[in-house]
Amino acid sequence: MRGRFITLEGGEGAGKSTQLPLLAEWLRSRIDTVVTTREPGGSALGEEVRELLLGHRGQAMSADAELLLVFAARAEHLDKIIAPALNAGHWVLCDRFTDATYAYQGAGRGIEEDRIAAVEQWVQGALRPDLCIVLDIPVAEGMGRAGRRSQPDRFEIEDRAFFERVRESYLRRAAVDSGRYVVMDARQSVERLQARIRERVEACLLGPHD
Ligand code: Z5A
Repeated sequence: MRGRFITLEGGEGAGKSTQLPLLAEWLRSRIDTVVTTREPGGSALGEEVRELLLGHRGQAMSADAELLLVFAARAEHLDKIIAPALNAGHWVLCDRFTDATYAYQGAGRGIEEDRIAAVEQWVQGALRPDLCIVLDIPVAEGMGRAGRRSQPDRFEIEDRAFFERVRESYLRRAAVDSGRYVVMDARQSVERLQARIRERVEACLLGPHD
């Protein structure tokens, strides 16, 4: 039986990296093997690509180069980590996945959705997350949380309008597929938000398997 593939998405500072280990800890008391991972990254090669994508080198990168690097990392991540885990019946929790590509490279950088969809189809085939949890936070609040950290990466230096487009993209995609997406208000306390996430994932646990 194939495992479940759950992704956490949202703008910066939404709390994905805070929530994901809490969810994994809870899930491990119910499921034998839970794999936690992230994008960009997740595999050895993917983590190297992540450094290129986020690097502080201040070098301009074309939007297409950025898109293809994201998908190159994803192809490796799928091949080495995600697909083997799902095929072995393990659950995979991933901090960001292709919805981030539609949000950042699509809405943020301006690449047309159908071009992203073409690469998505090529790299992923039919594989899509079973559930995508979008942690939604007003841009200023998310930036405020993230801004408390040290050095901004190559995305964090973008202006507020960029992140407004990112947020709208997540909300738009979630609105057209409410079966596969759930949007949660990320302004709740860590504990309340985690409780809501667990409720939603519990439904996934009880739902029909492939
Ligand atoms: N990217 C892309 O362009 N295309 C793609 O296809 C993919 C990614 C997959 C790196 O992602 C960048 O990659 C990302 C998009 C791009 N760039 N940006 N921006 P990342 O996920 O590694 O980086 P991030 O989004 O910047 O992560 P983040 O800012 O760390 O967000 P987070 O993980 O959602 O937040 P957090 O680290 O859990 O929490 C942030 C702070 O808020 C921290 O101090 C927490 O203690 C605090 N926090 C968390 N939850 C709460 C609550 N509930 N209340 C109060 N405070 C909280």
